[in-house]
Amino acid sequence: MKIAVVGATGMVGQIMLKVLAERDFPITDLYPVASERSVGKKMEFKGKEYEVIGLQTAVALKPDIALFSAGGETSLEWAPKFAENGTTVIDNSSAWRMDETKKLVIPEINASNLTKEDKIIANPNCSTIQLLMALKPLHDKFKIKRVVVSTYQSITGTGVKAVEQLENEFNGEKGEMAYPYPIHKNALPHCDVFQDNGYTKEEMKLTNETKKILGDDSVLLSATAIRIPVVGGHSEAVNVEFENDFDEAEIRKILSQFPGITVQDNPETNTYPMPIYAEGKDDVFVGRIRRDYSQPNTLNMWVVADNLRKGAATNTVQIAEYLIENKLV
Ligand code: A2P
Ligand code: 11C
Repeated sequence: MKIAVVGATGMVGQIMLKVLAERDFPITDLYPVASERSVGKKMEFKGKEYEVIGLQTAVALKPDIALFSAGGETSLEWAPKFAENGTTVIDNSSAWRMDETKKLVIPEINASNLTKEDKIIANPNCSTIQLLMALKPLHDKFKIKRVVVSTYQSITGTGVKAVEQLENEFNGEKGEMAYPYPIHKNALPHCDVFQDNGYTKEEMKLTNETKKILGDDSVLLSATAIRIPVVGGHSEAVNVEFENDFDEAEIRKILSQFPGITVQDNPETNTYPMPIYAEGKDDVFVGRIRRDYSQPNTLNMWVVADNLRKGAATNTVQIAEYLIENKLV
């Protein structure tokens, strides 16, 4: 397979390369692609050196698959150019997610909807992916009525500039600000831009992408997204009301059996998921599983995952693997 990684020099792009190497992805030709600023730069992949190329050059090379993580504007402009030239694009930006003609895919949940005709496939938002991994098997069994979720999101979701802001503030140095306020020793109730309805775009992604991935508009979801000075992963406090009653032991069993989920839940040993331990892992970790006694059929849980891995790079690579395994490229 000829594989292009668009945004190869970026935070997610670099993890994509790492995940491709780790999983021994079947690559004959690798094309690291970035902006004109980076063309000619050297990058290493499995002990071999590659030169970064520009988008126009990459389109002409007709890769079989292009993994995109170079921002929404680059995707909007360039994904169709790759697709028209025969390349299947898997896009990690928000550009195509809510487009009715594009599929929004988490392989464990809905990859079976994919066909050869899908030339631009959307990867969901990081906070949506980890949430839906935990919700989907429970929805299938108990049917979700409503979800209330609060997120505690890693600064790596914002990109390199945010990591530098935290480092500068930690070291007492001045520098460029990724956020409107300090992030060191702080919590910002503000992820992505504000919308006219008073919610942030990150919060609305959780509401809208959930309905699309579950293929069920009746699922109600209300989100508050918070940025905290953490790297390693996003955490989510999730309250779920089901149509049907459940047994806590059954919930643990269903989650444990779902591929890609690890249950870490034992109050007696202080066992619960945390972002520093999720970092670098591909699984979604679920703990603090307990009944909400304030209303019937309702559950609380805590869901943690590495936002750059399952939330972005790993999910994208898994979609590519599915396409190859099922001869869709
Ligand atoms: P570059 O390193 O040349 O700027 P991050 O989200 O970590 O900031 O990374 C963004 C990624 O997207 C980088 O690889 C960046 O390349 C790439 N990128 C940004 N803008 C463009 C563009 N207009 N064309 C191609 N790649 C782009
Ligand atoms: C964050 N979810 O952590 C974002 C990062 O829509 O793909 C990814 C933004 C997106 O802020």
